[in-house]
Amino acid sequence: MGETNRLLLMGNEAVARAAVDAGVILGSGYPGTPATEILEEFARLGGKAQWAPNEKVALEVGIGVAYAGARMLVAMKHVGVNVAADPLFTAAYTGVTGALVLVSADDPDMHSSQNEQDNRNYSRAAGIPTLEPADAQESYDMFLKAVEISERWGTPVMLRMTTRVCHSKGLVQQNGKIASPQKPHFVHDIPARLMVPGYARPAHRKLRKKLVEIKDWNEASGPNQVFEGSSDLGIITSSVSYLHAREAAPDASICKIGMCYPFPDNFVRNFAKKVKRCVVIEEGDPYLVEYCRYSGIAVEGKDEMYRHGELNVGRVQRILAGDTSTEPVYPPGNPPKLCSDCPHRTISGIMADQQLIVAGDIGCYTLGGLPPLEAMDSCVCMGASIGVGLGLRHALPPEEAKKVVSVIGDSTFVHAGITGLVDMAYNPPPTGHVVIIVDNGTTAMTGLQEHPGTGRTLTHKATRKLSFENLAKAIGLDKVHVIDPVANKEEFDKLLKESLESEELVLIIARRLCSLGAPKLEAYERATGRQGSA
Ligand SMILES: Cc1ncc(C[n+]2csc(CCOP(=O)(O)OP(=O)(O)O)c2C)c(N)n1
Repeated sequence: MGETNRLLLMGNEAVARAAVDAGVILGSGYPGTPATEILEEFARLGGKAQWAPNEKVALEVGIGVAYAGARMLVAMKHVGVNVAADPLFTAAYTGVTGALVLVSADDPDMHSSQNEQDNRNYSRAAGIPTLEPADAQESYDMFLKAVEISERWGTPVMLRMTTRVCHSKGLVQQNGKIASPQKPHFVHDIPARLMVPGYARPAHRKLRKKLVEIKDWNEASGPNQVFEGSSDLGIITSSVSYLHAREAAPDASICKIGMCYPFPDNFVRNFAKKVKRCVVIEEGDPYLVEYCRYSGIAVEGKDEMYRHGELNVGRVQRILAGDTSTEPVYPPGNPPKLCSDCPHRTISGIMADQQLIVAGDIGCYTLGGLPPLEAMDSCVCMGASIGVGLGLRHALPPEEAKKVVSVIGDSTFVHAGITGLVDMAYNPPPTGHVVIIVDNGTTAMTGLQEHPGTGRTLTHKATRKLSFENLAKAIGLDKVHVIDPVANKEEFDKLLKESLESEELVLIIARRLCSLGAPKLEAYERATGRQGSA
């Protein structure tokens, strides 16, 4: 870590470097584009990083680390924060002793996501201070700033990134100027951390007081900047929109918000007073614009059409010109498709032939829902296949209900499918139900990450392996089949038909390694020195 050390890094890599420089003792999270590289890079740099079964567990581990007085990085994609929202809201009340930085990687335009939620709304809803870096350098700097804020005020802090910031490269100077971490030690403070109503009521009051103090700090010394330009046009902006705005209106005065919550309204008001026309340029929801208006600052916002998708220089120019004409449509890229020898392809083909009603889930296998196979009827969020399938079974007339099958990937099953299976055993629909775990031995969609079912850690070292078949038996299911759907295609076809006809609760584990990842996965497994194949 030298003063003159400048590296060309992606935003995600810059966060990982900052975490190392800050002495973060653990990084946890669950894979999800555009966040995945953060923990992988942190591990590559020598940090201790681990994949949690899901984002909720990752954040809970983070809370524990920060209760112990240490520094923690938790990284996830934007929808992961939905999964982690329960501990997040209450961790804001309990506060932390060390540092807890939650990186939320949002995905405007849904390059690889099922929605484009704007997680700045979580900052406000949960009361979590939030920083918004615009590029790789700021990703580095603001991670360190987040650690400082977290420790100074004893609060979790969110670093809200977006796909462009996560994946764009820029030169990063590693300043690394941050106080050394404390030595982990547990100090009992039951009223602060035991959130029963009697302690939670004062904890909420304490949080609101803390947020007022943080707001005052943000007004006076937060990472917000004014770039003086023409007084005819002022732009209030944040994140990567700042870069687009500079290019779209090089003469404008710019107020760049680095810490969007608690909102520094006085800082913004002082800026707005000095310009004739003031426009808010932001991607996603009208977050800054609403804060401005709520604070009595007269600003123009963007038309609703610009709430969708990412901004770019051209779109910012259009917003500034008040142009709401139809936007040019760019030719679509090649849609993603299943690899030619992907085992999911065989399974989707069989389900299409059997004309099933398929409650699906998220992973490579979701692509089986696109033409020509069209063998998936729904995909809501991770783990939803089982609950949605059960709901369909409960409501549909028996002959139709018997056609319903739930399909879920192995990583997704561990993440959020286990409780669905528990519900199936606990509240069985009248016609039974069939769940297929399409177990390709990896988290393929996000780039072949490990999970508890692979029995290997984030760095591919041997660890305990979760057995889906034993788990299903413990849940109370006795019809559990394990089958290779490619080597035994006809048997799989027959098993599926018979299971649906049987009106029983059946779990089929369709196990066959991801064809694209097989050489790597087999090598990882061989390196563990364990018997048997991956
Ligand atoms: C809450 C949440 N976290 C993470 C993701 C990103 N993500 C999409 S699918 C998936 C897992 C895919 O793995 P698996 O279920 O094993 O299916 P495969 O792609 O291997 O077929 C992940 C991590 C997400 N969409 N939602």
